[in-house]
Amino acid sequence: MSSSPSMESLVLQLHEISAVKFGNFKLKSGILSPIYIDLRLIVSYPTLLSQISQTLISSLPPSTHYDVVCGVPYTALPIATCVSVSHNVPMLMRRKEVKDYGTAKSIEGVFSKDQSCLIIEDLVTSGASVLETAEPLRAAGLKVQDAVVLIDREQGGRENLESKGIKLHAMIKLTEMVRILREKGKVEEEMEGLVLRFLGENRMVAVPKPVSVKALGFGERAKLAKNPTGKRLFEVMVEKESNLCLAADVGTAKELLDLAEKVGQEICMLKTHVDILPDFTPDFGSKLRSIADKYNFLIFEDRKFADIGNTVTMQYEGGIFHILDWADIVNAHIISGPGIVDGLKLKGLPRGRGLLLLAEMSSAGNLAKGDYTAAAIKIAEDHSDFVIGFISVNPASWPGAPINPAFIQATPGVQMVTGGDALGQQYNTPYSVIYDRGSDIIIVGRGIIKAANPAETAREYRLQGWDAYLAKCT
Ligand code: S5P
Repeated sequence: MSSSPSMESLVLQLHEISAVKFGNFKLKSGILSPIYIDLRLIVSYPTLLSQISQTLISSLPPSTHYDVVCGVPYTALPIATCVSVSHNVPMLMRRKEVKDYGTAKSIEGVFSKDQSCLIIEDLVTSGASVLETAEPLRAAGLKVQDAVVLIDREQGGRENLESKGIKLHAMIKLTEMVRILREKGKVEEEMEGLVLRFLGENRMVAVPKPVSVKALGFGERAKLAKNPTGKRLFEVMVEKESNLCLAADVGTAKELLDLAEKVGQEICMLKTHVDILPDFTPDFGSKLRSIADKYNFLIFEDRKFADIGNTVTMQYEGGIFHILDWADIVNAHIISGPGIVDGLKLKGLPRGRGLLLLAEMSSAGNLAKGDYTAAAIKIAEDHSDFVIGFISVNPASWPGAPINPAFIQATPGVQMVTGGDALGQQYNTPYSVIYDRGSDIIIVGRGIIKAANPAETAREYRLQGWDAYLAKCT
C-alpha cells in the first residue's frame, strides 16, 4: 500500500526533529526497544503541529460523530487544541491530578450529558492512558466511543480499547512509519528488521492487571462469613449491586439524614463520624436506622476506637452517642493490642454487630504497614466471629497466604481521578481500588458530597465500583 505524499512528509519531518529515534532504548516498562518516539517535541514546530492535527482528524472515518474533543494529558493537549481551533469543536481538559481538597472538577470545560467526546492521543501502546482519560469523562455522563491517535504502536492498544467500547483510529501505524523511513533511506534494512521483530515479539502489552485469579463472588463469600453483620453486608451488596460506602462527612445531622435519603438506594453502607454533628440529638440513631431500613444499607460509625479493652466497652455503649444502639459496624485501631477487640466484642457480639480493623490507612506518611498490617490480620483471624474485615488500601499487595475470603476489604481515599487533598489524603480511582488493589468496597466522601448532584454522582461511583468487581470475577 503506498502512502500519500503528505503522510510521507510528516513522517520524514518527525524523523528530522528526532521525534522518532532508532537505537537501544529502555522503555518505561523496562523493556529494551530499538525505536523511541517522543512527540513532546512537536510543540516547538508549530507548522508541523498544525499539519499533524489536520491529518490526524482526516484519518477518522467520515461517519465518526463527536461534539467535543479531549486530549490525553500532557503530550496530546496541544494537538487537541489545534484540532479544536481549526475545526471549531469545543474542547475539554481532564485534570491529571486533583489537588484542591478533592473538590476541584476532574473535567474542565462546558459540556452536557450524552454529548460524544473524541479522545485524542499521541501514541498508543496498551491503551491504558486513553482508558484513564475515558473513565472520568464517562463518569461525568459523556459518551466515549472513539479515540484517535497519531501513532499506533500495534501492541494491543486497539484490542484493549475495543474491549472497553472504544474504537481506536490511527493516523499511522508504527510499522508503516518504519517502512516509509526505510524507503526514504533514513533507516537501514537491518534496523527495520529489528524493529519489526521487536514489535512482533511484543504484540500484546496488556493493561496492567495484577489480579490474575478469578475472585470469589460476594454471594459465595456471604456463606463463609461467621458474623451476622458481615454476612448481611455481603448479601446487601449482591441485592443492590453496590459496593459503595458513602462517607457522610457533612456539617449537621440534618444534612446527613437528607443526604442518606438522597443516596440511600445507591449504597451498601453509610459511614458516619457522629462526633462532628453539632445538632446531634438522642433520636439521631433511630432516625438514621429507619432510613437504613428503608433503603437497605448498613450503618458504619467510623469511631476508630484505639484505647484499652475496658475503656472502649464504655465508649462503645455509653456517653451521649450510644453507638452500640444504632451502628451495625464500628472500627478500631490495633495499636493497643488484641484487648481492644475483646472489649468491643463483649458488647457488640451479643447484639450481632461487626468490627472492621484498620490494617492500612490512606493518608500520606501513615505508620500502618508491614508488621502492623500483619498483626491486624492475625487479630482478625483470632476473632473471626466478630471481626468482619479491614479498612485497607492495597490488600492485593499483602504478603503471605491469601486472606480469608469471609473478611471484607473496605477502602477510603477514592475519587474519580487520582490525587489528594492539602492535608495528606491520597486518592485512587474506583477501578484501581477494586480491580488492581484487591478491595471490595469503595468508601467515598467528598467525591460525592461536594458534587453538584450527589445522588447522580453516587450512582456513577456505584456503577464503576460494581463494574470493577464484576471484571474481577470473570
Ligand atoms: O485511612 C483512612 C481511614 C478512613 S476510615 N482514611 C480515610 O480517609 N478514612 C475515612 O474515609 C475518613 O475519615 C473520611 O471519613 C473518609 C474519606 O473521605 P474523603 O472525603 O477523603 O473521600
